[in-house]
Amino acid sequence: MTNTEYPPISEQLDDLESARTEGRRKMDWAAQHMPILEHVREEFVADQPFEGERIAMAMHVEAKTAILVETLAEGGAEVAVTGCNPLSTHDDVSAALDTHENITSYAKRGVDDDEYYAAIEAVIAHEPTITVDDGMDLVAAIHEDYPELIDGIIGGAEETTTGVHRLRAMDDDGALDYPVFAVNDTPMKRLFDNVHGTGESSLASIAMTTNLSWAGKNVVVAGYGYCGKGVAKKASGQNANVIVTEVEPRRALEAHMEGYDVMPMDEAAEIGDVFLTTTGNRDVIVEEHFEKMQDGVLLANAGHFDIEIDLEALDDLAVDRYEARDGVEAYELADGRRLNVIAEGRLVNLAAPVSLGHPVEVMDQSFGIQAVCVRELIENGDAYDAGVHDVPDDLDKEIAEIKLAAEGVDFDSLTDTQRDYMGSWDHGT
Ligand code: RBV
Repeated sequence: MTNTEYPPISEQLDDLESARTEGRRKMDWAAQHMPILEHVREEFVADQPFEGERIAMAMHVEAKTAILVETLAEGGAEVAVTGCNPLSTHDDVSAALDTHENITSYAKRGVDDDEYYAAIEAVIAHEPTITVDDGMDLVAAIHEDYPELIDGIIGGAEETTTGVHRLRAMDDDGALDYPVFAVNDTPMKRLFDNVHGTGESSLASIAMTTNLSWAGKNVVVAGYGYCGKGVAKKASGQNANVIVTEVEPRRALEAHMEGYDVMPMDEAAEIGDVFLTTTGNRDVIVEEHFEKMQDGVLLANAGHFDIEIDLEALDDLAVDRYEARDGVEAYELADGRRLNVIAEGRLVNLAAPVSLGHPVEVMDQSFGIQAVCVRELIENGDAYDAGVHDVPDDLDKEIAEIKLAAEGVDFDSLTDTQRDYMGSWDHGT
């Protein structure tokens, strides 16, 4: 019925043993810094909540994600996993995961479009009862090509802004046929992963890839959503002069009141040294902008898909193109200006050769939420209709409390009198 031809990573690597060892070493390091997943793993090992379930995952297969995959497998699930971006997989980690008796990993770095989708189909061939996506490619493929599987699917969870955006569009069209948790939108994910995670890891990846400084640079941040806010804040903290571009008036005003320069991309193009897109939309930096840019600018994208910078147009303008450094493609224009594109315009914090994704601590939070959402689907799946659902607030708080306890941070609780007061309306002046 489905494409079962595509082989797991273990059948694709030459030096499998050393890959497995190195992958395991990366995972062990990550696990040491993931107290939330450690906590839920202990619970899952004891309770075996996922016994008999088949979980399909399309995520960035690197060390932290691998700890989530293992956590679900150790709760009794059979897990099939592949990547959600052609450049973000760590093959060694994928190989280490594939050794687990309950896990099959198809993720491989550097796949072309055909291989990418063949691997997605191979995951779907496991006939999942739960899906966990980062970007919604699994949900899309199942609805488009394998709708007969939907009856057997309890629900899903979605990691990222772009995926939730796509899911909501699908839901509005009445086309989403099973329940999916919008993990991205819950406070324990969005206020940390999108803000601090994207901010830190994008800037770190660009700095490591180029060996260039932030201090004194004009850094143009396209989009002032949660990710843009994080990037702007961290770039500012590295002594860059931050310029924000926006299309939403309140966000533009927020950025202005935060002290950033706000202007149209047309103007920013002339003065920016580094351009970083975080909008989730297409065609944010296009030909008319390339024409105005200075020699030597850096162009990078932190949005989920590689659609924000129009690289086809840039290629058309270029008279020459060469790899200036690992992960940096220089496009030379007729007048001699060189515009440097990092990581092929793909998610820069994961797709550059040196990229490691978000810091471990924030992914522990995001993946802690993923883990309890999967548990919620198993325990209470019937309570959720087809469509996009907010993560229940008590699950979000559960993860916050585990993290605070692990950090040794104590906090107050309401007295009965305070709780009554907050629930009342009759105390005026
Ligand atoms: N992200 N994953 C990592 N595994 O290292 N880093 C970032 C990792 C996720 C993040 O949660 C974001 O929403 C998504 O990648 C974008 O694809």
